[in-house]
Amino acid sequence: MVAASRLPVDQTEGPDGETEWRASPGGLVTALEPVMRAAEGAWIGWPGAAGEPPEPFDSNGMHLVSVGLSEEEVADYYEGFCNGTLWPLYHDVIAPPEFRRPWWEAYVRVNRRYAEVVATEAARGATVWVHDYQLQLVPGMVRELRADVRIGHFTHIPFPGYEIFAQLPWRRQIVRGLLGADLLGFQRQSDATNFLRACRRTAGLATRGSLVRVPDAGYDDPPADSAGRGFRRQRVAEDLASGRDVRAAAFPISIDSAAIEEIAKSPEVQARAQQIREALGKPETVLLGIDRLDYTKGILHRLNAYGEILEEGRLGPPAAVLVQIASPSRERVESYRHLRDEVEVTVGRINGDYGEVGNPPIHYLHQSYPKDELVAYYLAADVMLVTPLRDGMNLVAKEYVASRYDETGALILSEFTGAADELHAAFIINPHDIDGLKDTIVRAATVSPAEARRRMRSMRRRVLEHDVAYWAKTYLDALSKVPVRYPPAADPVG
Ligand code: GDG
Repeated sequence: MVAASRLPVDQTEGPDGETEWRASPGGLVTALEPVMRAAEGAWIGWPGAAGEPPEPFDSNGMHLVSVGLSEEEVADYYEGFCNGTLWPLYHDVIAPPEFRRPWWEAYVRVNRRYAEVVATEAARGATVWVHDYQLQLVPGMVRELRADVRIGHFTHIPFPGYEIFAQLPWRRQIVRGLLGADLLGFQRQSDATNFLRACRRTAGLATRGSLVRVPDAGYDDPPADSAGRGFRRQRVAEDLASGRDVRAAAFPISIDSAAIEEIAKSPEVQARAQQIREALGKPETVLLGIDRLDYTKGILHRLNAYGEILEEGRLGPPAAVLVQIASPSRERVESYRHLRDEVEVTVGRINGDYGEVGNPPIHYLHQSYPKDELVAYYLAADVMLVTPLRDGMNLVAKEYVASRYDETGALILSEFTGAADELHAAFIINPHDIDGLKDTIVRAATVSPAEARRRMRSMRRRVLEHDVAYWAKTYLDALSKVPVRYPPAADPVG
């Protein structure tokens, strides 16, 4: 059973105004579909529109169970606590997180609703895999309701350092919620390490390697003053005698690499890539950025670096152009509206200062595209710019690599992405270092074909071997090794 913020389908309106469901196959669905089919699995999530949830239904071999959110809960839980509190906090407070008590209350309420649906739907001894920061309380709540199930949780975004996490007024509840799981997956080892530290600091729990010892008998909060240390020592001794171990470790997510490569090899997509280059005026170098329009993605840093490169005359039209696709995202959240304004003012300024009629240095597209069209852009690009200030993994970087089957192209990659732990052969940059970023953009744009090939080959090996199926299998294998203690009572479901 999977519990995720969203169902793997989108609600649309049919020709006669009736509700229709269209599959929205992201990487997660692609990876889990075969597993879910084989296990007759259920997927629990929000269908994406406020109001009464539809009855459970089947789609693509999966049983889909909807969790309903009211208009107010969409505002307080989803846009509020998830996207206005946790998202900025977990991304190193790039934007200031807002701490509002009604948002937290909605988060608890919605997490409980998910947990109750899981508890009702899960078969005896089922494996429940909970996803992401929107559902951090679900593991603990499910464990209270159903001691017989195996519970995993995977965090798709970073887990912040303790000094940042500590700002959260509800940090203890979050840690306890997550510790209801048997296995906690994170993108990077540093995320798992940050979480383990949060367990020691907020709950006074003992950790050993990747394991946290969680006492059976519940646990009190350590006193905040210096008495806390003695308290912790005593607690560690007590906990070692009883309790269960929760493992926190890195399982870097990936993409359906073969599927992306196949799209890239299709004649239609190749023709489209050619057409894109022609429409751009056949420049020698096409630079490309593709991101959700999000302040974590470092779009402004990238634009400013490129603006300075133009000013210095090191690259520019007609020989080099930048295409920036920024797909619309979270448009009802104030900080996202503000970011959009800033990006668009910057693009306008740079095009105004350095463009000519028919020759703008930046082609900016605030639209969403089908996957095939994105892959055509990947194929059309000589240099891919992935410059987040903080990013759990960044799948765009992996998709670019998977699509470059002829081993050409250069990837510029921020060290603050999870992908940087794997794609060592990328041009690694610090997006805050504008001079370094500028030099690297110029270097990547003028790299020798031999060096580009050597780098791309190494990255492709990694992305093709460690695809999303590998990720799901590795995680689920690790989860299946957790010993589950069935309660002595006959059937916990009743
Ligand atoms: C979170 C974490 C982590 C983008 N625009 C369009 C479109 N996309 C697709 C891309 C890619 C995906 O969306 C974006 O994935 P990212 O990894 O870059 O970023 P987040 O959305 O922030 O995802 C992240 C991820 O979860 C998985 O764990 O890597 O760190 O933040 O696949 O191709 N797809 C289509 N049209 C668009 O316009 N079809």
